[in-house]
Amino acid sequence: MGVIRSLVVALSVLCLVDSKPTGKRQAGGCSSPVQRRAWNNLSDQEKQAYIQADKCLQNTPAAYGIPGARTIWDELQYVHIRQANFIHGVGAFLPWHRYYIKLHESLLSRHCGYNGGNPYWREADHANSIWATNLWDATNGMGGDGQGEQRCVADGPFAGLTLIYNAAAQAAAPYCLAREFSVADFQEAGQSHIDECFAKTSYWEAMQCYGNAVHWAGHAGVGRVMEDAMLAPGDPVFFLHHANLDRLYWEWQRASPGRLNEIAGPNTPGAEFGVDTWGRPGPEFTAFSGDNGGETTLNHVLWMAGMLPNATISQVLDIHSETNCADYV
Ligand SMILES: [Cu+2]
Repeated sequence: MGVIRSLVVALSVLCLVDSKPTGKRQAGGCSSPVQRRAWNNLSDQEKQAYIQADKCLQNTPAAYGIPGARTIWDELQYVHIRQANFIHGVGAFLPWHRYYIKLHESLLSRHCGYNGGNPYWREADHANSIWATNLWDATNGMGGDGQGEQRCVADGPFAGLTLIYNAAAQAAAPYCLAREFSVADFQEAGQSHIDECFAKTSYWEAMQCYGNAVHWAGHAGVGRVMEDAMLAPGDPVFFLHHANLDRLYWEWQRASPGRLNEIAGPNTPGAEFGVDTWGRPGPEFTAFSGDNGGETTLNHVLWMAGMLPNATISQVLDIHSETNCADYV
């Protein structure tokens, strides 16, 4: 009886599905993809709508049964931490983060009435200086660099935001949203690195390339929470950064038709990704992996802790698929 009850609880968590997706979809298709636009091309009003929707997630009580979560923002961060060792340095890295952006968009729509796309931060435009963007504006932006010894963000809409999950995905003492900008680290976001990755001819080579300089620049350039490979989605900038990475991945995919069906790589990361220090993936996703082995395949299952239905990599490789229904403009 106890087993059945916990199974029912587990299934009910896994089955909380998105019934109001972003982007207008007809049965079996994607007729009107949600538009993901560059931050700099949004009007102040559009920026405010997005910022306020993220704040709304940070103020909406937890709804998905994640242990210890106070808010939906906590639950969103948890999804990433819980399986960090299964989604970085592996074949699923880019598809998983693509679906994670869709999760963010879906939550913004479902709970906060925001039906626009997740904007992206076109980092290469100002790779010479992380400061040279209005993204850090205190009114119509993300707020700026951290202050003081703790480097807590003290201005803008996310000043005072606290997070609770530690690297072991356990709810612990609250800590502040912290940043510590690094001009040197952010320079890796430059166009020359993007061009180098775009020229790669296989997914695994391209993924490793994008996953290095281009990906790391945004994380290390912003610093602190963003620089922590587990905790990073606690900073709202994460979603602007990863939408940009996803856009670059999509550009690479579009350069050759076969790439809409191409995936490769291992399911567990090598030692350079911290395999010995990070928590091992748990049965709630290894049991679903779908690969029948250690190599990532199109059947590999992407797990969002029940906040979105499980999806396979093959369902997200095309951003115009019914599952994604998005466009970068
Ligand atoms: Cu990540």
